[in-house]
Amino acid sequence: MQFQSNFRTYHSRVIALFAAAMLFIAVAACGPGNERPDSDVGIQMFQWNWDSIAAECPTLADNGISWVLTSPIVEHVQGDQWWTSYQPVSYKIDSKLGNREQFAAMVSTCNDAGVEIIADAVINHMSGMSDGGTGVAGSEFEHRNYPGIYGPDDFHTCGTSNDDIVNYNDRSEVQNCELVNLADLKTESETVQATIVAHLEDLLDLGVAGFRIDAAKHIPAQDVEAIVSALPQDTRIIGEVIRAAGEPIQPEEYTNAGGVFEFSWGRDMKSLQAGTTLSTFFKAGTTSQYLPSESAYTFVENHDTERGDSTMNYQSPNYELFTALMLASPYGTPVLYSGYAFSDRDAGAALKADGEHVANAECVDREFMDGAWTCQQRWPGIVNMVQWRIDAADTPIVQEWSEGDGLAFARDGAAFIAVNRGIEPLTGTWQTTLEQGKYCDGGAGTVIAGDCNEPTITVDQDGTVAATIPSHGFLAVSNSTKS
Ligand code: LAG
Ligand code: CA
Repeated sequence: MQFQSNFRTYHSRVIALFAAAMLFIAVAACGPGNERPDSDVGIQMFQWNWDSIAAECPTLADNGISWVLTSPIVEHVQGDQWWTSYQPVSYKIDSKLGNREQFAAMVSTCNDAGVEIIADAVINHMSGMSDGGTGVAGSEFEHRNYPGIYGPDDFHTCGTSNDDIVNYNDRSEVQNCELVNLADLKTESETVQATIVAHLEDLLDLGVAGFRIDAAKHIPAQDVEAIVSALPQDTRIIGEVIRAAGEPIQPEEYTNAGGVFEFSWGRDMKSLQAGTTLSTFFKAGTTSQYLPSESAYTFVENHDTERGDSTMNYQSPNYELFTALMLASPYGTPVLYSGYAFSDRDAGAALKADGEHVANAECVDREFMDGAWTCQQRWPGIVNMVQWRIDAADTPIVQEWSEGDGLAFARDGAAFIAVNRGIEPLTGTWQTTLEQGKYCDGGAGTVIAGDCNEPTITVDQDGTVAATIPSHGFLAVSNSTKS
């Protein structure tokens, strides 16, 4: 009897659980912002404030983007430049991008929409102001002294001129000296690690899904691993380890702690804009060193490289085309970028009337006057290519073709792309691996995702497509754009 009733209870529990699971799946599938299946695509929203990211999350979700990398979130030094964000003075969540309540509200709004938040974690260093000062949330500090968090004993001094990193070929200097005068934390110290972990746990408690580890090259890989191993296992980690040939510290060292940005990728894309044979795209990772795909995060620009000229930027004529190729490539996890137009490298984002907080981001046009938000997450070609990537799933690249300024390939049975990096239109006939039929063109300049009303591309019975691709344009068709 006992057994039977237990059995029955067990049975009804299983049924209840099953019903709950089905309900959960149904709600998840129909909930707001879940019209499109998840992609692996993320986006760095540089200097977007918390209110603005929250407001954009439903659109991001609709456009298939599944995670956002924020700018640094903690209290920082005062000043108009964007890079004050990279000089923490306390771990209060109160910065020019918003306060703790706004941050928490953003995380929960985005999570509800199905978009995860990855926070930029500046844990190698604190501020670099030799004279000290007062942070934007009122915390007083001196160089290498942050009352209540870190004291002078928690920082490296290293004996070079001004304690700065001079020689990047010296491992110890790169990790134990100051990067441009930024007070270098003793990340090997247990108490420093505990303080960093407590801060990251606080952010996880607010619902963030993971972290970019700023200046990871300047933190010994074993320290990053020690910090990361104290966090839940599913925390997404993206280390910033700028690859530089011949240096002793390379990105590969950091893969035990999580993913790592692959700087070679964006640089190689820049070199393919003109001149060199475009077909080298198919050999990506054979001439430059690349991380294994599962560890690599790829990007066409980030906030440093768009200022440092090592990659393309939002103004490059072929930027959208190469962003399309990044999304079309099975290599790595792609990170889109959205920031603001600038001509002065140091210029911060526009401020609110209070002169302290960054103004709300607005997506207006693609004129790119200084200060205008560039809003790549809404550019139709990019939006369409996220869906293309979802359609391509894990199909292999086939039908590789390249000639002059043209490059084309298929993802077998699922998707096809042809690009034209040149200044003249490109006319051709290409072999796809798609079914015969009419398709909408994701490169044509309107958002077609999920709603292919104007098919302009015909795939013939033999699987070929004939088309003319405009200068700096691309043609993109995939199974979900079949009409
Ligand atoms: C990074 N990754 O490793 C960030 O992606 C990069 O944007 C950060 O530099 C750097 N590491 C430190 O977190 C940025 C600016 C620098 C700026 C620094 C600190 O690119 O220009 O340095 O943030 O705010 C600025 C001045 C320096 C000065 C320093 C300290 O440019 O001349 O020495 O502040 O006051
Ligand atoms: Ca360091």
